[in-house]
Amino acid sequence: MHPTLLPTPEVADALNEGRPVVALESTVISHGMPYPKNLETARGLEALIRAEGAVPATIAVLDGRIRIGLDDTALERLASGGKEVLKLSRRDLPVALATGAVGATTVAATMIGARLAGIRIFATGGLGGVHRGAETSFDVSADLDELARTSVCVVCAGAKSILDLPKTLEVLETRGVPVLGFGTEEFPAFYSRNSGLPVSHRCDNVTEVARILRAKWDLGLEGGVVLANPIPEADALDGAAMEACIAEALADADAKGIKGKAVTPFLLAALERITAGRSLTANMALIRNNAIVAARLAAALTALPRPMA
Ligand code: PSU
Ligand code: MN
Repeated sequence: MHPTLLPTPEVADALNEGRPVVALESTVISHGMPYPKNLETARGLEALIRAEGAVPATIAVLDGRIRIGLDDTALERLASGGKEVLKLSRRDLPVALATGAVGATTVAATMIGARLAGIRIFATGGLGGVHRGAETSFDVSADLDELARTSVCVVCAGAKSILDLPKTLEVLETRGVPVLGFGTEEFPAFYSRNSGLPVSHRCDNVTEVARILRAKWDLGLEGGVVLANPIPEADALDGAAMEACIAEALADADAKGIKGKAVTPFLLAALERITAGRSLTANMALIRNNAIVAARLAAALTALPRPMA
C-alpha cells in the first residue's frame, strides 16, 4: 500500500483477504452535521456495515497520513474538532498532508483515498454537484470531476437538492459517469425520492450493479459510478416544502456573501435551522440506508465468479 496511507489492521486484513470493505467520508461528519449527532451517525454507520458482514473504512487526514479506517479516538477528534478540521477536496489534500493538518475528506478526496487503498465501494449522503446559479458563479463541485476519473462506486441519495440537479446530471453524462437508480428510474432528490429526472439505468439488485462495475472497469474505462439510492419512504420530506426552505437558505447565503467551499456546509446548517432539525433527521436516515446497500454491493462485488482485474 502507498506509504502515505495508514489503514487500520482490521481494514488491512479485510483487503488482503479480499473481503468486502466500504469506504465512508468524513466531511459529512465534520462539516455536514452538528456534534454530537455527527459522532452518533458515524459510529452507527460503521455498526450497520459490520452487521452486513463488511468492514467500514472511514477516511480522513490526520498527522500527515490518509487514514483508511478510524479508531474511536480519531472519529471523536474529527467529529468534535469544529473549525480546526479542514474540509479537504482533491485540491486541498497535498497541503493538509504536508502541513500535518486535521482534515475531513469530501466525496472527491474520499474517492482518491479509497482507490489508492483498493476499496471500490463508498457510501455517503449526497454528491456535490453543479450549484444553482453556476452560470455566473462557476461553482461546480470537484466531486463531479473526480467521478469522471477515479474508479469507485459512490452509493448516495442523489445530489443534494440545494444544487441544480438537471445541470448536475448533464455534467455527469458529459463526463461519462453512469448514474444507476437503485429500484428507481428517477434520480432521487436527496430529502425526497423524486426529482422528475431520469437516471441512465435502473438496477433492482446489487449483483446487477456489481456486474456493471466489473464490465466498466474490466474494459479499462476508468472513472466512478453513481448508485442513486432514494431515501426510505418513511423518512422522506415533502419535496415542495423543502424547495421553499432551500430558497430561504440560498437567499441567506447570498446576503452573507458565502463563497467557495464554505457554501455547502453553510447551506446544510441553514436548512437544519429552517426545518427545525428535520433535514438533519432525514440526512441521517438516508446515509444509514446507503451504508447498508453499499455493504451488500461490496459483498456482491467480491462474490463475482472471477476477481477484478
Ligand atoms: N452531502 C451532505 N452533507 C455533506 C456533503 C454532501 O449531505 O456534508 C459534503 C460532501 O463531502 C461533498 C461536499 O463531497 O459536501 C461537497 O462540497 P463542495 O460543494 O464544496 O464540493
Ligand atoms: Mn463549490
